[in-house]
Amino acid sequence: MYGKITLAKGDITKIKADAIVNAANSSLLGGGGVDGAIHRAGGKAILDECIAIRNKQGGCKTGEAVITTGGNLPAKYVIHTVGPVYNSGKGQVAQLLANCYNNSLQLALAHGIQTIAFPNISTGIYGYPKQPAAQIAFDTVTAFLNANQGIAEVAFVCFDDESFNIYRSLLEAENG
Ligand code: AR6
Repeated sequence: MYGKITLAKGDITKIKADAIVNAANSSLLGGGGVDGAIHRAGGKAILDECIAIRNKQGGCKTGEAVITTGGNLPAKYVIHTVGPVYNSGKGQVAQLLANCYNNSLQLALAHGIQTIAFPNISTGIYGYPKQPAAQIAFDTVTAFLNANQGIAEVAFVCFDDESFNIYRSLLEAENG
């Protein structure tokens, strides 16, 4: 593996990484949860760039990712990705969630980002169960770091104890 995976607990808006990832929605206009927190802390510059992207390409599809400034955040960039709604009846939710991690990491690589922090995409308002979502996140990031050079650190930032403990078990199982 070229880069390392780390784990943190708390508010992702406080993380000083090259990029933090936002669990956005297709409108890119903000919302609740981590999306609301990022826009509140990052300020208007983020929303202005989201609106410009929306005007150009009509928002962001589920599983895809776009990048903006970090505005007033300690992070330089925000990568906005749209997780699947677990009970959307669409099927393919696991693949769509994996796409969020892969497309965010590809975009990071293309922008020379070396450190990136992810929230637990789709596991709040979008209702994806925490354990399978964490397994997908962990496996997708591990595969990406095995295949690609350039990203030094991927941090999983968990807001609640339950998620933190799930990720800690995954990381311990990996490191032996
Ligand atoms: N820092 C880190 N993690 C957080 C924070 C924070 N400040 N706040 C919440 N979380 P959610 P989703 C965790 O609901 O399920 C929005 O309205 C939270 O505990 O933010 O992908 C968007 O606009 C959970 O583990 O995102 C969309 O409409 C994780 O972040 C919709 O919600 C994701 O929860 C997206 O839903």
